[in-house]
Amino acid sequence: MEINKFEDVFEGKLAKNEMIEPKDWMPENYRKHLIRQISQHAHSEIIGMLPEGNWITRAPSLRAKVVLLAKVQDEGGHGLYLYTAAETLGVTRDELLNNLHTGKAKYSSIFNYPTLTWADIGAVGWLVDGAAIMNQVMLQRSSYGPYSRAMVRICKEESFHQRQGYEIMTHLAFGTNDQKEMAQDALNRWWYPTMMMFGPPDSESPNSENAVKWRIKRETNDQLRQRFVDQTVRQVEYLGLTVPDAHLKWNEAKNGYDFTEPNWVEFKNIISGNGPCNKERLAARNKAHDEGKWVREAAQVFAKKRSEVYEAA
Ligand code: BYC
Repeated sequence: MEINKFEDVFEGKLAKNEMIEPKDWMPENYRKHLIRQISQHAHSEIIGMLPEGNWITRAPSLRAKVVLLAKVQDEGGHGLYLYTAAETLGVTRDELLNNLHTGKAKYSSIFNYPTLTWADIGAVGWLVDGAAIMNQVMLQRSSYGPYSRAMVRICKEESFHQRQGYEIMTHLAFGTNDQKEMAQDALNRWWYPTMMMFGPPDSESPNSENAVKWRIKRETNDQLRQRFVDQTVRQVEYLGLTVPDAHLKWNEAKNGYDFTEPNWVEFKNIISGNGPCNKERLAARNKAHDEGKWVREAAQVFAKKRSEVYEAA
């Protein structure tokens, strides 16, 4: 088949809303775009374990500890599904991890902020996982089969994570005055960083055009950010807390809130490696990787031995 025939088949599948699978022909730029996005997403999951893992030993009850432990473990699993999906595009996990460990690859800006109090764990689950779900629900229908299928399971687990966070916030917001203050303080610090998770404004998002054309993204950064604000304001009101935005106002004409944009200079600074915790996160990740070397080697030896036993049987 000539190259434009392959392209016709690819375009035809997209037009019919069919999935592109690993063995299908795909344009090189589509493949590269997916490797970039899926691997950055995977990196975000495993780096995202760090700010929450930091609180496992300090959770205020055994129940809270067990729930947080399960959540952090889930994030590791999400990373695994996503690295596996990226590997179907012809890259190795070693290459991808090396890009993360050397600071070449990005991961979500949100994980470069510190978790200072237990209320931050509530805010991360509620707001950060809430924003993640908002983004990932559309990715369940992404055009690349392995990515889309990984997202289905991830979304189910994320909704448990979001409830875990909202439950913590509910306890604090309806607790003593000090607890309510802690909840408000966490909301104040996490509100704008969470809005940055959706990426820069559409007018400054170089990857959106192709992503939407190829149906990798079904909605734009600004559309998702708007939906997040509209949905979350009601949850803030239920908690009796205040959104830290003096300009937040319902706009009848657009059927959504007008709100203050996050500080995009701060965002650029963070994704360039200069946020409050970038260096700490990369150092912790590199340390974990180095110290886990013997575990990876032992697992490989075990897998080899097991396959020899199967082959001999
Ligand atoms: N942080 O052209 P744009 C989780 C980069 S994990 C850092 O709009 P795109 C969780 C962007 O990569 C949640 N970088 O890009 C885990 C690009 O740079 P490059 C993670 C960002 O790809 C554990 C440049 O800015 N979710 O929820 O069209 C515990 C221009 O941006 C960010 C995903 O990864 C950012 N926030 O749109 C708890 C979802 N935003 O690559 C929770 C999958 C932008 O050209 N990813 N950049 O050097 C996506 O949906 C899209 O990649 C994004 C960005 C919406 C993030």
